[in-house]
Amino acid sequence: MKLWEKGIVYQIYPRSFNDSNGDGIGDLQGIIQKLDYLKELGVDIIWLSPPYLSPNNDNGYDVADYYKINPEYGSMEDMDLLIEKAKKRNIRIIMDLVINHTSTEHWWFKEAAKGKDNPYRDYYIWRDKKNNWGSFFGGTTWEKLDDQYYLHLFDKSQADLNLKNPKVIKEVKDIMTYWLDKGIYGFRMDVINVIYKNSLENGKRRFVLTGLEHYLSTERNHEILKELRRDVLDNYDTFTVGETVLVTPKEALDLMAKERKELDLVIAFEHMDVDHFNNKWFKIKYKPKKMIKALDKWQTALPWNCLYFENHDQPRSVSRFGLIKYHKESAKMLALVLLSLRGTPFIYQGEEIGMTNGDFTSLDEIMDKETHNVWKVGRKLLIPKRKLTKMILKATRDHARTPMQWDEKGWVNPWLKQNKNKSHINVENSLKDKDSILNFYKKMIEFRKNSHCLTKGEYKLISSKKDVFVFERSFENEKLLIVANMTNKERPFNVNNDVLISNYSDKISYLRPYEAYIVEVK
Ligand code: ISL
Ligand code: CA
Repeated sequence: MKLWEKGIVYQIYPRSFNDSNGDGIGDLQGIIQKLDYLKELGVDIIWLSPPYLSPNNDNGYDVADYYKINPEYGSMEDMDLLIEKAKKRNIRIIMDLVINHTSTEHWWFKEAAKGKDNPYRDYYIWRDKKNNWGSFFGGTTWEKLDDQYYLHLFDKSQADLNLKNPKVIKEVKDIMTYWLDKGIYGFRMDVINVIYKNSLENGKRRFVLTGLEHYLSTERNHEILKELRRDVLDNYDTFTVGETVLVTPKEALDLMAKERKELDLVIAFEHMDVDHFNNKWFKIKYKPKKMIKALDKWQTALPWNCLYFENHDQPRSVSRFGLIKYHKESAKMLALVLLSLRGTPFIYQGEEIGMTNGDFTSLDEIMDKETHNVWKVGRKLLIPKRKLTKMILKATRDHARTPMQWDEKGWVNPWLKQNKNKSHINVENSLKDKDSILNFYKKMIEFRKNSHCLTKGEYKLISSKKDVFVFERSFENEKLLIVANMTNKERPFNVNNDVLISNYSDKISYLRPYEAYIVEVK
């Protein structure tokens, strides 16, 4: 098995991970300080969200220079040190590769903005008039600059690159080569299935993302991935995981098919859609049944999944799919499910201590640009302020971005409001408490690593009755049964086999709230 198949990935959002110099912003030295912590946890691969030079309209997902480190985070020397020190501990790093767009502060764009004759004009996508496309961040995808408009699928400060231009492809290859030569293990590729726009025609009217059919998973997009693989990635031992918005199992299978040589793994979203309708701003009550259905569908459809319940774009899983009243039980249940499914587990910083959603009470406390853009759209649609506030406070991405809770003191002057519950939910406490969520993650990771069934076995759904997720993992003659009560209610379920690992200290004849365990099947 390859490292990315047997390993555990841990995502770091550098701004919020660890602040080494007390300026309120996480940094690379801060990550270096915590490498032993990650090693102890059982992490093999770090996915580093963008540390590149950026004006931070989207915290690094708006890159101003792919070859420079954001000075708030440190220097290129710090980055080299991080790669080296991680490697010494057998931890490899994958970088976030954001090539759908650059910041409008990137010098390519500044050149392009000078006029139609500029050699960099063609690095971006221009139109004399807007079309009807809708942005991922709300509103139109076009921003006027002198006598033309440029395309931005995300914020207006994120101009879409023109991948029809061979020079842009060459730039992308150079960027990848530069980072791979530094000894990184590969890339998490941002919105990698929308990078190639077939045409700029008007789209069919949709509630959101009008225009989608002109750029989602185009044929040429697949070819570009093949080309990057052939010309760059295959010269190294690498791992690529693509963030693929709105991806279907069929599309995912194409992207991951070994013989097609495009991506190793894709990030799918269906299980993140279980508590809203239409789009994430319209939240509805979470129903575990839908989660089980989505997980089972993807477990069955793909040979290998990117397993995750959180990332920097999603509210916290324990607040969403668990319950604060059963903080430990529900967080551990989620950990047990995550680490028992077939695929590569991704843990997002803070998830391992059960960090919760933020304590935000108004838009003023929110830093995320997407949330602010959506607020404006909502106001234009005349949604009353009280209602809109409620909506954005449920779904804002800032829930995932509050400062990592290392100890009860917390951060000095953090860039984003930190949670009051840092007083008890923090790493220091978790290390001391043998019964903590953190220690359960460690146990569960170790259990997984020592189990053929969990690392490489087959998956089979046994039952989803009454929101109890029961599945089997089997390898050769070994078989494990995983049982997870995904509700806050008692549930009837019993087997006589010995429990190998559980989030409760004993086993009784029925399941208690969020009770989850693994038993051996003889
Ligand atoms: O936030 C989302 C899901 O709740 C998505 O709409 C998200 O914008 C989409 O998944 C794309 O995300 C990626 O690209 C964005 C960046 O803002 C996100 O942080 C990144 O993960 C633009 O680069
Ligand atoms: Ca700092």
